[in-house]
Amino acid sequence: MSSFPPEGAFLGLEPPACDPARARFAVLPVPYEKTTTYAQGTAQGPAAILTASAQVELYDERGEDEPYEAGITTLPPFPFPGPPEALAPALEKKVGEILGRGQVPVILGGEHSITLGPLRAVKRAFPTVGVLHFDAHGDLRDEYEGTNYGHGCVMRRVLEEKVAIVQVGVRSLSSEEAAITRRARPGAVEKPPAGECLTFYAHDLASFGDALPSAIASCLPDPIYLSFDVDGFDSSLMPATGTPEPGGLLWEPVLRIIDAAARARRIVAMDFVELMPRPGLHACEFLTARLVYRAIGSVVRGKKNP
Ligand SMILES: [Mn+2]
Repeated sequence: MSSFPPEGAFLGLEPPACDPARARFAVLPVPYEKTTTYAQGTAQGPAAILTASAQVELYDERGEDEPYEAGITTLPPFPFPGPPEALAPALEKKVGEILGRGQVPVILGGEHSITLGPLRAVKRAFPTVGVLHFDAHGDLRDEYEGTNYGHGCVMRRVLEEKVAIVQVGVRSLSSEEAAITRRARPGAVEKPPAGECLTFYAHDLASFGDALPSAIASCLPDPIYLSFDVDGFDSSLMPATGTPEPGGLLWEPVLRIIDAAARARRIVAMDFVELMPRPGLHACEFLTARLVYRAIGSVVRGKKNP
């Protein structure tokens, strides 16, 4: 299996489970880091996730199933030396190939700026696609630190693709960003039209109570691109990221939201970004690997193509 990355296949799978010809999911490591602003190291994220994933239990007690049986292949890492505006078309092509094989791309970052190219490829295959975006940050700036394509601007560029976004867990954004998104509140949750954004702020989540997952699922477009910045988690749970923020999401609520989203809508692509591995904090790497596999499980059990 010489085509596999040196870190090994996701979950340490061996053929036939990781056979590219039959896999429903294709894991694409993108160790890209050019525009991070606070601390550095997300380029090591994909390798750390793959290494940790070998320790993840294959049985999923939530679904009482083994989601890997759907087939998960792992592609070689996608290295890219240029700026994010040049990365986008390169990744768009790569992800278009994965979609063309009928597979669900599962992209491991790297910094959040990697999302734009894959989103464009998904939009071409699924014109009504919307984004379910977990993040501490709005990522809706028009420009940040001299670029329009950095990790703080990525969802602004996504809006320009006439794609709707539903954000969850946001607790750090500028007034400029707050002005271009709508705040979701109990009784005031509406599906955002294409090119618009609805935000479930972190401080509002408790007021939804147990209805939170269904409230989020109810306003999602179909199908869904899941873009998960690990700093959406509370910084106590996920300190290994470039811009950790207190007051964030915990593990169980996140899984319930993804489960509800996958039952209500088709999830056709996913990315997991901004893990910054730190020595001694392997729990964060393991958490991310676990999250990726739980999300795959949700998709396997979720809404199918018509
Ligand atoms: Mn973020």
